[in-house]
Amino acid sequence: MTTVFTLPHTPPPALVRSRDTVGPALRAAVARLHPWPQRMAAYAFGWCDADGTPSAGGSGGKGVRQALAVLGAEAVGAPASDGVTAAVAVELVHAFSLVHDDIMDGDERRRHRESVWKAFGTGPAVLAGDALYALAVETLAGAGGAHTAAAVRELSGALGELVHGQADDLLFETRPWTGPEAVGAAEYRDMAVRKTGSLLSCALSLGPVLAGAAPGRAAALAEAGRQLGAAFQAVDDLLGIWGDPQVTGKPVHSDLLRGKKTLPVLTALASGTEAGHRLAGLLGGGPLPAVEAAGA
Ligand code: GRG
Repeated sequence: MTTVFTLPHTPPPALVRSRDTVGPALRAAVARLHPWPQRMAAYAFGWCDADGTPSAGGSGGKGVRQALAVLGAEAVGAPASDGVTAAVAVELVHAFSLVHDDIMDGDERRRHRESVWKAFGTGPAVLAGDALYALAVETLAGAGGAHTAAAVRELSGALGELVHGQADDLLFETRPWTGPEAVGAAEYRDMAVRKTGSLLSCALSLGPVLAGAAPGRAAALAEAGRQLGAAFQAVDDLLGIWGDPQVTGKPVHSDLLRGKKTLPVLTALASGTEAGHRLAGLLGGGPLPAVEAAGA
């Protein structure tokens, strides 16, 4: 297949701005971890190689959630420090979810390098994910101020949604491609809102909640994040098939080869077109055979 879908290479100003303020705070938070999970966390963020050597060119991800956290705080006039605290918490949770997701899916590459479990082993990677999760809650809870408990509740609610979405996504893999038990568009969307929208939603609303903004304003930002998350997941699915692996840092067609119920495949199957029929015939109602998929 040809790569036809790329992301802009010039990052938006909000991303660049947030990296300057959030980056040092994120490093300071990770430095509080036990040296072993600290090494794995620093590796996951692209700051060092697996042997601990500082790495200049590592990719710690695009930083979308940290930018949203800074923008969410700015949108309600919250102190910049609340935006940074929110950004650190959501980036830590995001990193945690990616480390554990790669273990669940057996994905060997992430962010242009070996995934954490591949580089350090599964047990250590589970521990690194747990450490990142605990650090996120500790960072937020340690923020002080009158609204910390509400912010911790907001983050915990998002984590629950994230788990719900991930559980749905994993269960989709056991469902047939076609027929009455097939995954429909509405179900896919609900899953995407939960799996991906929950953290984007939390990113936008967490700073405002921490600053004690009017609940209606935080809720409006949270809803915007949920919708953005559904769109973000759809783009992630498209990139999984047509993205340039040099840019995405993910192996070619890994979702397709695993028979994951991603949006392009579900849409093609539901289209009723010739291509959809051919795809349905290829999938045959069962898991996608790797050899056929590679030539599809
Ligand atoms: C958080 C309690 C808890 C459990 C985790 C493993 C899991 C449950 C959820 C996985 C959720 C997941 C991996 C969603 C994928 C969302 C997504 C599109 C990730 C890619 O985000 P990018 O493109 O990644 O922003 P970078 O690397 O740029 O940060």
